[in-house]
Amino acid sequence: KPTPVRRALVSVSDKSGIVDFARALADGGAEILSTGGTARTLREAGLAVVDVAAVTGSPEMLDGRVKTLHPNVHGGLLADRSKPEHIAALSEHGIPEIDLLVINLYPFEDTLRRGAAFPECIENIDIGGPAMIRAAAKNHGSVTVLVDPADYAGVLEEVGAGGVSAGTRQRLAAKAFSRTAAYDAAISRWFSEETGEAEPTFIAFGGTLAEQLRYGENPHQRAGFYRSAESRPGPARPGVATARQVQGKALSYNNINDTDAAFELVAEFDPGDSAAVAIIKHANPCGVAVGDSLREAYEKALVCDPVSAFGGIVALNRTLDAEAAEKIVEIFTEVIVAPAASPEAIEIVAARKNLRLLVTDGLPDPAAPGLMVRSVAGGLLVQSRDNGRLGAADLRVVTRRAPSEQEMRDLLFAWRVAKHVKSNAIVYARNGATAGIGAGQMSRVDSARIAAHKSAEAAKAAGADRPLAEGAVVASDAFFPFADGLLAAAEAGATAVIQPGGSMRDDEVIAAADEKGLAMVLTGMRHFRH
Ligand code: 93A
Repeated sequence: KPTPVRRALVSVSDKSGIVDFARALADGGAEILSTGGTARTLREAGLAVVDVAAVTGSPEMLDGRVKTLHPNVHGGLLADRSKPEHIAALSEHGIPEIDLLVINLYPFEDTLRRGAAFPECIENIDIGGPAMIRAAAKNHGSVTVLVDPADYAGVLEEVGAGGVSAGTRQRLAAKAFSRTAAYDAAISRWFSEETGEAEPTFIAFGGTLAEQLRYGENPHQRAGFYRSAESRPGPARPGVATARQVQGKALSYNNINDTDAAFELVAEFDPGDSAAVAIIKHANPCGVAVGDSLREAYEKALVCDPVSAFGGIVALNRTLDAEAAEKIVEIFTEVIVAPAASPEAIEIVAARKNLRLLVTDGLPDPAAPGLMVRSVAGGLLVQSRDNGRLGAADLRVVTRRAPSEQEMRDLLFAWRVAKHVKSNAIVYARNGATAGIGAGQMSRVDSARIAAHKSAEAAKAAGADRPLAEGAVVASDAFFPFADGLLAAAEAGATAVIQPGGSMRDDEVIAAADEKGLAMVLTGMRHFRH
């Protein structure tokens, strides 16, 4: 139920709007407690104010470093009003209840921006303010906490109507916790840079340093590997950050990035349906396949681009067994990642001292929510992870010819792979294996041509008499803006197409598909990946 405000503690560095706000609270019958400078401002405006020192029985001291850090303040903020023993403790110790807290912190961030010297920045690290904010936010069941003048007006309205609602108290508590987190992150980052204890920090995501890496993407870049704090109960999401390394050299920055790409891709394929293998180079797949066994899937995946697979990362969706391990160690591979590995497989891999073997104890759920983060100059881009997944029922056939059953299976397979290929992505697939992948091009036609070219090269290497793309299906991660990309795929020998649709020229693209006798399905979902 709404909580009335009988007593408020006001302690602000940014004094804008505070006089009007405190006056309105006082007019409503609230007693105002305040710290030195704030109390002065309010008194000068003619308000009656009680000094916090009178509540604590202790003067502000140490240049203001100790003002509110006292049980008589924190007791009044932390007492749970629904617990009679808390209320009894307050009266036993003569501690006044504080119903509302108004704080804005010492301007640490502004002090930094001004280019102030080290001692001044240190002096601007607020200790008592965050302590009170966190106390009041924790006790939001009873107390309202304000850290932003923009919230004064809304709270006053509720106070005038009888009290602050539980919903508002909760929303303000969330904002308060964000404020102290950001404040501490700013201090931490500045301090570690300033003292040379610099590590790429990850405080904002609650991450912890798992490993200092030798270097970043390139040898002149510093890097660390941070494990994000789990924000949900249950086991951690299986993946490269939680994997156990069975053997091999330490992972590099690029290994970790590529292993992640490989494992996220292979997890698209349910191990109960089929074995699946993804071979990755530079975060793009150069071969992906499903099969009855891991060995079969690996051999099928390898055919797609055996040249690029050299020095690649191999991800598996089932327990690595001896048969697959024997095959994989035949060529130089940087990392194998799998949910588990059999003792025989571990022994086979052991013969390659440098080959890293990671086991994850499970597969990540491709449909799980999560966040993706990327830094840009001066900021971060954050988005929910691409957990979009489609089944046959979600596809719309738009051509005269519908895909055959085999084509449909391959279309869905190619679509799942395309989701993990850097845009523009074009993926040819046949019989549960990629047959040509075009990645990361600025033009979709170029991606289609590269994929076809790679499929011809792979066929040559395999001694086949026609390109792998002939008779294959093709997936495009985004719509074909013109018919040319589709025509390039038809020319390469594709028989069926999967793509989001939604281009202004969909009609032209569909007409071109019909003219070439292609079957085409639209997903209505795009899988850009940059
Ligand atoms: O130096 S502190 O960390 N020690 C404290 O006990 C304390 N209590 C409140 N800083 C403290 N504050 C901060 O003082 C508040 O967060 C606010 O920013 C500022 C208000 O001081 P004044 O009212 O003297 O201007």
